Amino acid sequence: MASNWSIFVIVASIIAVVVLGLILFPLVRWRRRAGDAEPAQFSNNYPLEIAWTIVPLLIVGGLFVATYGAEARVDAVTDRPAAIVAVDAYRWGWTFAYRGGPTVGGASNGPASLGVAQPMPELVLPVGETTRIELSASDVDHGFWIPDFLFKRDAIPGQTTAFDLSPTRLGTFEGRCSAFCGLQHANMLFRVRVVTPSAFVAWEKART
Ligand SMILES: [Cu+2]
Repeated sequence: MASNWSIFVIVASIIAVVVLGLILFPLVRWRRRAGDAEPAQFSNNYPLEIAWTIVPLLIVGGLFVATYGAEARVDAVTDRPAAIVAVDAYRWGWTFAYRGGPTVGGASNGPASLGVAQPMPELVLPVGETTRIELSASDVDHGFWIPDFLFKRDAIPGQTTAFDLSPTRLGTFEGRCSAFCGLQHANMLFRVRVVTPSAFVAWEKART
């Protein structure tokens, strides 16, 4: 199936050509020439008016259905994650609480931590497996962002957002806050370490 991006570009291009054509053609074809009198005037063409109301509604409805389907696919979470991590964003840091396992990061909290160097909180994920993230924020809006994963999700106070991460490459990646949240926003960093499943199990055991 064509991607949503292609569908939107094709539909938008067709509409652009039709609209520009309807503007440019009359400009040239019926431009005013010397000696022209006022041409005949028309109004209230109901079939035409109904058509230009219904057709855009159908187009928007179709794009809505396509978008809804894509969002359902993107937001789908597995029933059987390899691990579940509650991620909390706060000014200005992160905690990673592994369900039935360790909590990482977030030693200090609030304005008192301003300017104080903290150890970088670390999110450890098993490669080739799916980890459920339950994201929350405990003060203001933040954003969970891993640029290398092309993944970003808002962290909103009073709301838990669940999504899956399934890293495909071993390595260490940078995590950031993507929503400006105060003076130390730029330092609200975390590290993502993707390890083999056996190393992940050993890491979890060592932490508990
Ligand atoms: Cu933030």
